[in-house]
Amino acid sequence: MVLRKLAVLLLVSFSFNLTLPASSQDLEKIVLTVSGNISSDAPVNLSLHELGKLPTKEIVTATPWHDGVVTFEGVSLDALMTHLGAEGTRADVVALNDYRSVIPISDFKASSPILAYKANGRYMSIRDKGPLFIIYPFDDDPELKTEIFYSRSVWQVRSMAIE
Ligand SMILES: Nc1nc2c(c(=O)[nH]1)N[C@H]1C(S)=C(S)[C@@H](COP(=O)(O)O)O[C@H]1N2
Ligand SMILES: [Mo]
Repeated sequence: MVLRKLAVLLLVSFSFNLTLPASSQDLEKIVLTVSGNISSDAPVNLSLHELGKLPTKEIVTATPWHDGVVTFEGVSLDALMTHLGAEGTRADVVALNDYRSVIPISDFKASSPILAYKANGRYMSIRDKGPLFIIYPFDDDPELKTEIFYSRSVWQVRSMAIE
């Protein structure tokens, strides 16, 4: 009897996990660490839940890495810097695969990139270059469609050091 209850419980929780939409998974997991010249002495760790509480900004654009035009949702990097009290000239961005790009912070005001956490309304899995992807509004300005800005379009962002 107890065994049967246990089996039912296991089956129910297993199928529940399988049917969980990707968009409701792991929102409390730390996805971003920001260190360096920010108002906090210690590095700041942020989850998707916490990033989602900051003002959201949308960019609708094609990119070299997606089919067709995609609606990205995320936080403006300029707003994120203000939120963290960042003072510096460069953001040293490191990805999960250790790819690294040093982005001038002046970009954040001049070109309005976002730290995107959703594409077409869905959280991005690591397989889909998520969970965080720096996206510039490529379709708004032909100058953004160049190697310089592509190299700053870091996907699978894991951390940022403000210098
Ligand atoms: N995480 C991660 N982001 C990255 C890269 C990378 O290797 N890893 N390459 C960058 C560079 S230098 C460019 S030009 C483009 C390369 O995209 P592609 O490999 O699809 O051409 O993505 C950028 N973002
Ligand atoms: Mo590149």
